[in-house]
Amino acid sequence: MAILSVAGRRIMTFVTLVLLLCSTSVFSVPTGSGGSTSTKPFGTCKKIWVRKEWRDLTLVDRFQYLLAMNCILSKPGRTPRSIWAGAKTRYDDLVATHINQTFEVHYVGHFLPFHRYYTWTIEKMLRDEAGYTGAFPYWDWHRDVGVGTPGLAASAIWDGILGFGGNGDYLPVPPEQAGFAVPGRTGGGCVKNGAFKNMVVNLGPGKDFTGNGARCLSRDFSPYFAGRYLAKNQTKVTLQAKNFYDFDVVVEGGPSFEASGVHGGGHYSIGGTLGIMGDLYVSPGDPAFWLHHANLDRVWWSWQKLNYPARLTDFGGPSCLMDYYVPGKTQACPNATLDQPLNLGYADMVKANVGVKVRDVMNILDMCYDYDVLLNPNTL
Ligand SMILES: *[C@@H]1O[C@H](CO)[C@@H](O)[C@H](O)[C@H]1NC(C)=O
Ligand SMILES: *[C@@H]1O[C@H](CO)[C@@H](O)[C@H](O)[C@H]1NC(C)=O
Ligand SMILES: *[C@@H]1O[C@H](CO)[C@@H](O)[C@H](O)[C@H]1NC(C)=O
Ligand SMILES: [Cu+2]
Repeated sequence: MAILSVAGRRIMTFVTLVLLLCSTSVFSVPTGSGGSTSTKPFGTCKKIWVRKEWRDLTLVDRFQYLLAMNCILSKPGRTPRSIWAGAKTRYDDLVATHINQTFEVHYVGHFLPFHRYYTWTIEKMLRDEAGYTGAFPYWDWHRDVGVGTPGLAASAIWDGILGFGGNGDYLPVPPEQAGFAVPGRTGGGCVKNGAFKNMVVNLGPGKDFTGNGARCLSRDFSPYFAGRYLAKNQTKVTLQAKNFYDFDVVVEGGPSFEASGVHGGGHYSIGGTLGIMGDLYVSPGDPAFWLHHANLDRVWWSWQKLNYPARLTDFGGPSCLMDYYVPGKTQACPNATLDQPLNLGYADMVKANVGVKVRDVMNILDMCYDYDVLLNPNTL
């Protein structure tokens, strides 16, 4: 115990040092993409960054990733307080833009493109503004969910020292949320260990931008929900979709818990009813969001690679919330196209004045990243 606490103090000193460097913007040297002569928003690639599973990162990279995340969680943001008083940090710039567009980027055709661009943006921010040089991590659900795995709650992702911290204490669902109890939920309280133990979620709950709802990072694990939607069988069904429209529908599922796909599967397994990841608006407030969304993006890229390059242009789905095509029903909006604009407001990391469209994010190699291992439905 004594040894641990000495080590703990050393880590604390290092954290303090990095945060100091972080706040003085030593790291604000752009790297990677962004060639000035290119008209493409992601420029020309100086290298391709290969994303890896969290547990395949070196211990040093894991440590540096958690430090870099803490860096953007503490450095001042760019959103004017006069616009959204609660958006205080660089990390809040990301969370705020997600809250602002909640009903424009979920249950629409451009859901996956938006979240691909969004996840690319935090990767770029961690590199250019917080000095991270390792691989960007994803969470391979199949290592923790299904027969022969440790199970969701025992995953090493949640390590209390070199990880994201675990579940919160069990709290009953208040009567007004009784209808939203995620089946099998086991927590709801604050995260008690790990790299984000003392984190404050400034924005939310829901679409509250004032900062008056500032609270701890909470989690509400549901191992049952993970078993239903994050095991290999669900991913297999997802990857068997014949076109993008069907793929998007099976990934997103419907808005009820019973109709979830792998997307909601990750959100509600970690966030349940009372955890940050379970809040549709403010879910990026939990740093575990990016691990889940990077894996979701890996599922999409795996699907695109199953019929490549044809699926680099296979895109469709509604442009407004839940406005899916149903035979005999008139859609309220036109379908989304490859020209659908994607916008990240004050969190944006591409060159100024270059609008990003869905077509720009269809090929991750244009965005200067790739994955080490892809999925195939025939081997799941
Ligand atoms: C996958 O298996 C789980 C656990 O047995 C089950 O609850 C779920 O319905 C299955 N999903 C599919 C798509 O077969
Ligand atoms: C939207 O796409 C669907 C599926 O491709 C198609 O059947 C439908 O006619 C399209 N709707 C509009 C408004 O173009
Ligand atoms: C919030 O979203 C609206 C609608 O998409 C957009 O017009 C506005 O610019 C966004 N605000 C900020 C500060 O990004
Ligand atoms: Cu989202």
